[in-house]
Amino acid sequence: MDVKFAKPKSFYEIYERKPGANKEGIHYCPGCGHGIIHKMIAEAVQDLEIQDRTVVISPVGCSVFAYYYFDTGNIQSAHGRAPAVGTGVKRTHPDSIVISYQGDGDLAAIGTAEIVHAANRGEQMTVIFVNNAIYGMTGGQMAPTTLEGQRTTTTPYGRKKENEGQPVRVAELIDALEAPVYVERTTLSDVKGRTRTRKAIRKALKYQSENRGFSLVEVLSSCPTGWGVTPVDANQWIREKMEAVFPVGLLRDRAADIEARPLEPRPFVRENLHQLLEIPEPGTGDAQAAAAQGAGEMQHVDERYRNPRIKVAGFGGQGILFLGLGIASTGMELGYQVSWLPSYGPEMRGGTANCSVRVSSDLIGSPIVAETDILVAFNKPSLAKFEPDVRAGGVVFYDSSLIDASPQRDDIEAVSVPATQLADELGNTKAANMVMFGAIAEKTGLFSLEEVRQHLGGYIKKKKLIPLNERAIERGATYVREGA
Ligand SMILES: Cc1ncc(C[n+]2csc(CCOP(=O)(O)OP(=O)(O)O)c2C)c(N)n1
Ligand code: SF4
Repeated sequence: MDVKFAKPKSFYEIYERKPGANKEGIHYCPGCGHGIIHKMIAEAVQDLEIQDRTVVISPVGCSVFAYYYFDTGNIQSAHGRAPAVGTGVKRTHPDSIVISYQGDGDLAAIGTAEIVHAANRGEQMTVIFVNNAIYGMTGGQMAPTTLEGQRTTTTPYGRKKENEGQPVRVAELIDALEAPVYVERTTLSDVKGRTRTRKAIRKALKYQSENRGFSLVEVLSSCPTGWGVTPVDANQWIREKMEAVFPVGLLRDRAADIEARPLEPRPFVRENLHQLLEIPEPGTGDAQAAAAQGAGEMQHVDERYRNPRIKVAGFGGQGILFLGLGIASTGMELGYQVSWLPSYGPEMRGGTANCSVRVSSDLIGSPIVAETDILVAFNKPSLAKFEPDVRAGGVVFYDSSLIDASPQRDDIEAVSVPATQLADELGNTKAANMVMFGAIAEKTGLFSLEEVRQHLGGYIKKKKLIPLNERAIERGATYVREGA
């Protein structure tokens, strides 16, 4: 027989991982199971002729770099979230073959809920679950699959069931659900086990290509580095210890009993987005009326303040996030593209808070505001922290009743508004944020006062507070207009 050993075509020929890295080799430690499993997947993908539609979702863990090896579609997901990402890929591209590749930290710790629900929904994907009984990437901490008595950096005296619970048997957990079609546990500890693993991976991928449903293959795999043993001893340890706790074998194969369920293609079309998310189309209702008045293009706004990137910052409890929300909400009602990205500490009161707001007549690429056109600072630390980010020619509004220093830079415009004091005079300190909103509207012309007033109901839920907020907006605007 003519046996040829060749790299599967579904691997890249050269691994462009980083400058100077070995372009032939992989980043895994000697004796690591990941490389073996990668090869089995790549061979199956090649043999099933599904390379052009396979999408490998790599996790966080040692296999985070899988995308440097598989010449397929690749997405690197957040820790534990591969099944969710896979769900999105599969539902929007039903013809794709989705492989959710996950370690035991990724799948059975931080991602427990993700995997259970994806399996329970019967998402049509193949999960390759690499159980090496430890967190390899982060230096050998205990995983949910760590064996009783096993020493790890976080269980230096060995895992105790009284303290850390018993090892989680993932294949059995998934087998307890109705929807999955195929669940098998295999091992890499010997040749027989590897042959079985190779077949299981093939079967799972074949079932997906036949639209049969959700499959999970759990592979008992070695981590000589994390376990502190040689590769040979690692295999022995899997055989003697791991397989006693995680019995290998088929748990379920229902493929013959179920009908193929081809998914309807649901291509992502931008125009459908509002319908899918059940939100009003821009250009309808209030937004339409505003657009008809010419608000959509922002031509009426002075060039300096057009399509602003705004940062609002101060202490928690000052209504910082609410002011940002008000600006974004008003912009949205007027038919602009908007984003609002809050950032706050864990404290309910007294911690720092800021939000990034964008109001734009163009599509917004990112809600993050790094360079700022309009900074609104409600306390001294916020002014100090965010003033350097204001672009030359930008504007800073600051609450001069709380900040006893003015901005340092001379290439920006500074607008002092004693917002807290003015709100106090109106009878409610908490209205300082809306005093500032009035000041911003008056100074920049981004919205008219009438527009701000008209859309208060969109984000102020307690209607009885609207009159106070109207007075606050008016007061801030008057202050800017008349300087008092
Ligand atoms: C949200 C988040 N929490 C924690 C981490 C740290 N972290 C990186 S990998 C990892 C666990 C990896 O273990 P496993 O999934 O078993 O994969 P292995 O490295 O063993 O292949 C953790 C906890 C992270 N990157 N992100
Ligand atoms: S630390 Fe363990 S899982 Fe990670 S590459 Fe090394 S042997 Fe493999």
